[in-house]
Amino acid sequence: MLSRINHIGIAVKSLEETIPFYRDQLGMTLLGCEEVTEQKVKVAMLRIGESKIELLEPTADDSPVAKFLEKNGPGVHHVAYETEDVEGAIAHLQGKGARMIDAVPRSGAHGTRIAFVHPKSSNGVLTELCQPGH
Ligand code: CMX
Repeated sequence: MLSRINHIGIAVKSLEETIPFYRDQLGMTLLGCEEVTEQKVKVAMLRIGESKIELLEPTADDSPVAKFLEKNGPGVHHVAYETEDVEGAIAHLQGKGARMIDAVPRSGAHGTRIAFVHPKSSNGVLTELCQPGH
């Protein structure tokens, strides 16, 4: 159902102020920045080896990431697992009793289709299902 971790999402106050740490100090490659209007965030995707980090900056006060930052400050926001069949993964999880935030996939960054499992149903970790855009 899931093949690997696609990325780890990290909430930040400012992409501009945070990217230099990941790119210049850790030596990660900046793959690109994009605004995801539907999620009210700007994201920067960085790669190291096979692994990716997604930095998330809120674009509105009512963004889920703004709320997270207000409560927790910057830090790990979610873990995203890759699937080639996001509808199938949603159905599988629902069948196992998981509480989905998204019963229907929505648009994520870089042409992905995504759906979230509620953190109350996944031991406190916001969990994303992520189908790559290819
Ligand atoms: N990780 C773990 N727990 C989280 C969390 C997170 N990222 N965000 C919220 N929670 C917890 C809260 O701490 C709170 O716990 P308590 O009740 O124990 O205090 C509980 O979930 C409810 O939190 P809230 O802030 O009152 O939450 P809301 O119901 O308004 O929203 C959530 C929480 C997860 C449903 C909402 O943030 C959401 O729908 N997230 C999915 C969309 C998203 O995060 N998009 C941004 C990323 C987009 C991308 O990657 O492209």
